[in-house]
Amino acid sequence: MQQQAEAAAPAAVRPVGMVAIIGRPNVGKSTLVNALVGERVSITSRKPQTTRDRVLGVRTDDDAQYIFVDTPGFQRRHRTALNRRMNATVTSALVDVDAVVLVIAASGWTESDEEMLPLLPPESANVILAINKSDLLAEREQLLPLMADSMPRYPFRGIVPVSAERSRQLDDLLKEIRPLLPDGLLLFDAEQYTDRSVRFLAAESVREKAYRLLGDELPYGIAVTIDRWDESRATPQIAATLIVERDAHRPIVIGKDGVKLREISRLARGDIEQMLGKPVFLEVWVRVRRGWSDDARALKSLGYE
Ligand SMILES: Nc1nc2c(ncn2[C@@H]2O[C@H](COP(=O)(O)OP(=O)(O)OP(=O)(O)O)[C@@H](O)[C@H]2O)c(=O)[nH]1
Ligand SMILES: [Mg+2]
Repeated sequence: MQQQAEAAAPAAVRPVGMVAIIGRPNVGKSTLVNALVGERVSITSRKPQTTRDRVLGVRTDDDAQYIFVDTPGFQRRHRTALNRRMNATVTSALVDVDAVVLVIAASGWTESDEEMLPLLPPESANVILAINKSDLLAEREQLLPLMADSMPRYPFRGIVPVSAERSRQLDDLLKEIRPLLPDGLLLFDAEQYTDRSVRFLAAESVREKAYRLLGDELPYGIAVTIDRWDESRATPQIAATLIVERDAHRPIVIGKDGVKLREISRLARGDIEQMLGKPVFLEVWVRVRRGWSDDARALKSLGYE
């Protein structure tokens, strides 16, 4: 009986599985996950170390469901408790996944990219190399020596140049991944695209705007908490706090006459309104919590378990 039911709905069983996206900071992992999912599930910026948490992005096609695991950029500098936790997030994301996509940039292998290799399973047929930012190359021919240089470094199952920013050659990447996923029932509803709550995405949106607007003056240790989330009114009321590590960082985030903070808040509000599909009231405060990024208790209270 059960077989008959399955035969009547062939799409119910299809390749379904987890795909870890790993790489050094700033290679475009989160941009790639967002492009593959078609929604902004993970924040991005031109600053390294933007992603701090494991975030799932789900893409459901008629012929497969891909659950991408976006991870923080792995790196060995800055040994704070936060960094150690971010690196641990990367290594744990490699456990129990069906496929791994190692992302490098088309500008070529760097020492930080090489540091990724020991994290990969020594012998595995499920690691794909994605060469991102291929749009930055003047000539596509420049990819050939890079691909040749990549081959002896690890037994990659496939090497695929992509441009996450321009959504180019993503199908080629999906085609490499699909055969690695086991047949199964959907793990997420077809319309669900992340495991994260709107509240988490809202906090991340505030952090993203700070990263983007503060550019090079950005103090590294910024965290965001949501202190109020009241959807009982027609216009949801949300209060968030931007936490900085030092007194000197406060005026940087606030800006002259509060201009920066207002802009951060305005842009984040736009994202949240899009998520909720209605206007919201968002206020963003700034608070100093000294040395939080190297303080295990503070990390825990900020949700970085
Ligand atoms: N030109 C170009 N830029 C890209 C591409 N993909 C990502 N970027 C840019 O690279 C920067 C870093 O992108 P992210 O997606 O935040 O990188 P990440 O690897 O997630 O970074 P961390 O979370 O810090 O590890 C951003 O400024 C992106 O816009 C691409 O295909 N082409
Ligand atoms: Mg990222």
